[in-house]
Amino acid sequence: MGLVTYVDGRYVPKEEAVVSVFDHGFLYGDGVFEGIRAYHGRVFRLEEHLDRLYESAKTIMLEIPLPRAEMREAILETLRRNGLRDAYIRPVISRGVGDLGLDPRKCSRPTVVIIVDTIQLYPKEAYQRGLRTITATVRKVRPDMLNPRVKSLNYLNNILARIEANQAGVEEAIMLTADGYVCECSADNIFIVRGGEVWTAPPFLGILQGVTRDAVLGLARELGFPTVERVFTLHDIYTADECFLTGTGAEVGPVVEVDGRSIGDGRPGRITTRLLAAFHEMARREGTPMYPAEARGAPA
Ligand code: PXG
Repeated sequence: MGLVTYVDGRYVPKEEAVVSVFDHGFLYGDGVFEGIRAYHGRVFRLEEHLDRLYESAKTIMLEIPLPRAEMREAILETLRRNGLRDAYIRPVISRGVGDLGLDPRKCSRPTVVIIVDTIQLYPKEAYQRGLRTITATVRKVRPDMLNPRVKSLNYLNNILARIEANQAGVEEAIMLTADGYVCECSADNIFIVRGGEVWTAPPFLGILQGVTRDAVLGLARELGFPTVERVFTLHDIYTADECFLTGTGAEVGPVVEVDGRSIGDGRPGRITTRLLAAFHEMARREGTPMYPAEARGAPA
């Protein structure tokens, strides 16, 4: 079955899902987006993703033309029309069609797109043997320039980091702040485990506050592992017992190598493996049903 995309209130086949070349999302990266996942017909942490979407839009003074309830319903309807119970969902809201100048006042109406597709995952072996990473030479944009907490259509700095990972033949790139502290990866948050404590960078450092990150922090606490949001350096990673990434795509991805140093014993860590299993369990249990009749707890 061909995939269907929501474009400004219409559901169109993938091939017809197009926006204007005058759209400021295309011309300037002026817009915001989300990456959301559905498991077994339930959308994982939909409300948290909607919070982040509307907060990102608020900061860039972009008024999303759909009230939140309509956006929620449009996301669920796009999923239903595609008949996908396990899916990746990508709402994109741009400033809309304007002229060639950057003035957003020329854009009369934001463009709203919701794409639903199957998800591209790291291969299963990557989870068994662990992921390899490098530190990118390109630094994160400073939060007082363009706060990375805004999930905007400006991903070029992350893409440059990903190109460095590709060139090095590894899966992900770690990005540092302008001051050299560990921030996050090109599309994932980063955690380390030291002495049984689970550490990750605090939001003020200029990370994207990942929905998976927050879910994993909650799981770690439930499992009795102390969690610490703190500033740390590459030295803390190189000498950590374990390291892992979190993201909607990666879930909890064990990292076994950073800049040629093997982490811990060079295999996915014990706490990382427990958190990944707990995450899968939670994703199965929780979530907004794509068919509202499927009450919580009913078989999917
Ligand atoms: N940091 C950045 C910079 C991200 O883009 C995350 C962390 C993790 O956040 P969540 O909420 O997903 O736990 C992201 C995730 C992809 C993809 O293809 C992922 C993201 C953006 C674009 C593509 O996996 N964002």
